[in-house]
Amino acid sequence: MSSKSRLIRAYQLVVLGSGAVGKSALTIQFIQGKFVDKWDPTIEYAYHKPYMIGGEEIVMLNVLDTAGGKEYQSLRDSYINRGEGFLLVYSVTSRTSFEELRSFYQQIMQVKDQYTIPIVLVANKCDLEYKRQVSRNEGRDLASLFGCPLIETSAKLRINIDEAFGACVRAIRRQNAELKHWKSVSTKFEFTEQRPEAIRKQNKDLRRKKSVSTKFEYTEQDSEHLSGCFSDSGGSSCVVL
Ligand SMILES: Nc1nc2c(ncn2[C@@H]2O[C@H](COP(=O)(O)OP(=O)(O)OP(=O)(O)O)[C@@H](O)[C@H]2O)c(=O)[nH]1
Ligand SMILES: [Mg+2]
Repeated sequence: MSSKSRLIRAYQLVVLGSGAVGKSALTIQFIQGKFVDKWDPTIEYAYHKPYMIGGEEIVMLNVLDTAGGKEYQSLRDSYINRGEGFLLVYSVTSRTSFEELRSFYQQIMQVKDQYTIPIVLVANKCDLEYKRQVSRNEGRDLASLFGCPLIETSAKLRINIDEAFGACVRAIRRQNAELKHWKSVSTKFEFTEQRPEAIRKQNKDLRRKKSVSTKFEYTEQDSEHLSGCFSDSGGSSCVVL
């Protein structure tokens, strides 16, 4: 690390969901502030964006845009392993994409095997109301099944884009705070004979946390990039939480 750089917290966000639901459009709208009209199936693409929390803490968001097509199903474990928080995206115009999210969720639960997993359910393409196949209530029911927030978005009209990614960061931070709390009290349970399942999983969460990279080398160049970004509502540079 050079003398002009320092390590800042990096959050690993992964965008998952079936093909053509708008994962890339959402990610590009969030990172670059523009809408991509063309469907160009992704394999995977990593984006980075500086992010300001609470008006003072600068963090880096690493966003992994993934392939939704069934032919890339074998890559899913790898995507999930690299994430701390997940945006599960369906299109309100596609019931199939909505129904397929259950298997994405189950796979996250299997691969992570954690007590809590930061997830946001994203109902995209809400601008296409006349083509809607999934009602808001159905979305809410699925979100309560997953125990996570539901956010309806439009990548096209830039509706709720920062909110969706911001909710994911908040969910990760909430989980981290819980784990920190757990760590501070965990010794009280250290010597009990039979550990409840919840405690076993919390310990596993703590170990797994260490396996995901959460540091980013922040240089003076990044600092210049940040200047003036705080009044930017176009999403082209940094977002203030
Ligand atoms: N009307 C409308 N179209 C959208 C929206 N989001 C994405 N699209 C369109 O839907 C198509 C698919 O979007 P992508 O972002 O490429 O879909 P994806 O989920 O990344 O697809 P894969 O990479 O194949 O998994 C493109 O033509 C987008 O322009 C939206 O909010 N509203
Ligand atoms: Mg894509």
